[in-house]
Amino acid sequence: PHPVRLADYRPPEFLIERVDLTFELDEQVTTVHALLEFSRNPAATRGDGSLTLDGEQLELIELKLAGQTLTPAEYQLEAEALRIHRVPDRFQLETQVRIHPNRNTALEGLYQSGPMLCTQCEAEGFRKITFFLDRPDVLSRFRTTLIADQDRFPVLLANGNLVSETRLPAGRHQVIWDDPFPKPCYLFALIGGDLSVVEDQFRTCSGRDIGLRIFVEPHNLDRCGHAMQALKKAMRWDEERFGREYDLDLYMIVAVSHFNMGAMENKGLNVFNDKFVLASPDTATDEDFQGIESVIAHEYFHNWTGNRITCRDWFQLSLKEGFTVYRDQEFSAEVGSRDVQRIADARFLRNHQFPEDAGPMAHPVRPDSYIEINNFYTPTVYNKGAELVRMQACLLGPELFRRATDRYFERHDGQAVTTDDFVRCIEEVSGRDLAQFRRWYAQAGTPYLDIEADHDATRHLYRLRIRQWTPPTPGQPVKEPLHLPFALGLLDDQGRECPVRLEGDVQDQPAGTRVLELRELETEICVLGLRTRPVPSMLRGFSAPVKLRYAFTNADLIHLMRYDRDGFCRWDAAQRLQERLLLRLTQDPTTLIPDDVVAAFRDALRDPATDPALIAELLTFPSESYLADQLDVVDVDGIHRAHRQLASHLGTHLNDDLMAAYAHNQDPAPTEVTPRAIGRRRLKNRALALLMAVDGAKVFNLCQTQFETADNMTDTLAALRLLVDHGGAAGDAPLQRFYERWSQVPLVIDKWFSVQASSCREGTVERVRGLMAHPDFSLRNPNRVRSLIGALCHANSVQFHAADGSGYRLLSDVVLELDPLNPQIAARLLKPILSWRRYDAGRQAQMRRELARVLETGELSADVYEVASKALD
Ligand code: DPP
Ligand code: ZN
Repeated sequence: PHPVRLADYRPPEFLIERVDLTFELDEQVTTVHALLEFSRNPAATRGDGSLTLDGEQLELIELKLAGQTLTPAEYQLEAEALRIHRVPDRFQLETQVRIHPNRNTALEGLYQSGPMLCTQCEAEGFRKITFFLDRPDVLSRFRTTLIADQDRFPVLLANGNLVSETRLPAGRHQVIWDDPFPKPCYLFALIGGDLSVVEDQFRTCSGRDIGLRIFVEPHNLDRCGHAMQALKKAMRWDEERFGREYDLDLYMIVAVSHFNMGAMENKGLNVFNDKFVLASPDTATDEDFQGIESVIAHEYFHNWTGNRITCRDWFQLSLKEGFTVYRDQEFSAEVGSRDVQRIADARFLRNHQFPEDAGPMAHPVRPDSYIEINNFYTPTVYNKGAELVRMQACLLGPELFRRATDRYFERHDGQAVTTDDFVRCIEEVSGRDLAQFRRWYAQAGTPYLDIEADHDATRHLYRLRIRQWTPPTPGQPVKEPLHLPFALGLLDDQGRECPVRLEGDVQDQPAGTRVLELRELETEICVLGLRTRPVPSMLRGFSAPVKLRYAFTNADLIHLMRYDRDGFCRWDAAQRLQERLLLRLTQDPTTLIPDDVVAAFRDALRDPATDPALIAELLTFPSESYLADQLDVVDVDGIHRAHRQLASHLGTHLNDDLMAAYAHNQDPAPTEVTPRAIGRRRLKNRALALLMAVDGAKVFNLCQTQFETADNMTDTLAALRLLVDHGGAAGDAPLQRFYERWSQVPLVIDKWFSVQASSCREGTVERVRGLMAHPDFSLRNPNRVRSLIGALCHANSVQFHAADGSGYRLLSDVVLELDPLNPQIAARLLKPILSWRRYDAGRQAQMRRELARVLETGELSADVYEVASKALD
């Protein structure tokens, strides 16, 4: 497979103005008739007079140009393309192809999910539906006619507005949809099935009434309420915050059970992984509820950032994804808690994006080459991309940033553009030069800020020296300094905010945060008027996606944890304290755990003024995989032991306070999913986890009682996890009961698989192998694969990295079996062994052997080939 390069981008030689598609739908054989209006693109250079269309796995039945059937001498059919040797400047092309939805296990293009037919076209799935210019810079108006058996497929949906519904002879019917907005083909969608619908309405800011419809299989009808509320909230929020009104008269969401991604923003017809639609308190956890709210919002926000304004090419993916993640994060912050949301953003970045930046698949937010674009739907493109938007918003401030996004929407509506076009709007509106800032889009790797401070007590000066540098990444040995916002606060010894006064200030500075800008390799910040040495509160709100290193004392961190009014910095201080302790315990289990640190966590638990959700965050340790990233050679078992040791120390020494927190946060409204109720359950279950780290019958009984009596999935699952982790064989009976209770609800059975696969119990790898033979397991359902294999490999360091290599062998076995079925999911699974260089010699050899074994297979997909070969490079 050959890489595609950004530098090779050329505008399309032809455009397709109109697309008229007719589907005769059937699970086994669907015929697709396409009528395409081509015209030469005036903005492109003239080629050799031929036309090349993308097409894969299509059985060509008919090909006509300007009404004339082409003879085989006039075209050439290849495995992935159809080449027509001579075409005029304007013409109509007519094709008819046959496809087989039931054989489509890759879930790209048109496929069968249970009793339904559905599509997934992003990034390059449309070419598996019909011959086309499958690239995002070709925007067309689509009209879609769907013909199918009325009984099996009573509901037939496509993008845009409903034109007509007609009964046909022989029990068939025909439905026509028309989408007035030109769009790239990756936003095309259709659905056929026997679906029930939940309906609602939304009145837009200009007074238009929009019909909202969520389609699900009939037995799921009572679990759509939360998704519908989230949609209405998101629609209102986008009007108020970004001035974006919805444009069609209808907004449809369909939940399907086989889906590679979270959801897809097809124009007017979002297709969702049912995990991000269906919820009731007894079947979904708080995390599920929050996930639904943010994914519903994310896909809705794409209507402007993605659909009305789309990407010129797939290197610009972050144009829509980074911006849309930023928008959904801001939405979640405003409907929930800003601090807690920001902590979640930072935690995700540290756990997933920083390791990507440090590994063999490191790539810039705007990659410059790829072999398989599906491998670039990454934390870097999505989440680091969101951070780049956030930094620009921070540099401009809210008002200017809003004016910049207004300009972007106005100028580029209806176009396919680049991240550079976005930055240009920011520059123009603000009058700032962002030439240096643009490096963020092109340069991979996580920057470090190394900071030193000193205080001059006689001159009342406080000086920070900040050095920035970025380690090399594959293909980018030399890095340049970046432009970034550095939000700084200073606390005095009473925990009060000091003003950050700098030399040359003309105005008096109020006490509080000051956003400084770093551009140089080294920056010195000299703050005036400080009699005593302050404690620096740096990178407030996580103002830039960097790794900050500074020799905080324990006392500094305790001070920040107690007094900082910035939630992110409080949490970060707690993380640093825990990280420091955990890494010491990893090296030496006899390390003493200082009493003042324990006392700081006790104070946090007792603090009545702090949001329980934030307290729970303060008490949640950095993950084992995050700690692994901090070591030169990962000590898998040592880290796990340290985690348990610290938990058990806190469980013992904070016993009374944890018990009190547990009792106090027993929710009076256990099925309520407000931010407050969610935060209290979070804290209660974190307290229970710390208590369970200490052996004792009393807590074990408490946990068992919670499992037996809880009437919401959050509490049930939290208790089940602990019983399985700590109970040994005593975990088996609850697992069995859970299975029996929920065997008819697939999304809950996913949790049943995942609890077992993510358990630190000895023998987990073997149990996962056993579960792969369970009648409910299937490699054909991505949610199932993620819940069993993904949970073991991505969320269970200690068992996955078992010294005998059994976890690695299981992974490569699964990847080899899955790759021919679903390459996209197979490639994603490989992630945890890509960083094999970071482990001890024994594990390195085992991981390499499995990667090599995968690569040796003859018929690998481009997806898996790219990932495995880059890892061994
Ligand atoms: N469906 C994916 C998302 O919304 C890709 N666009 O992020
Ligand atoms: Zn998206």
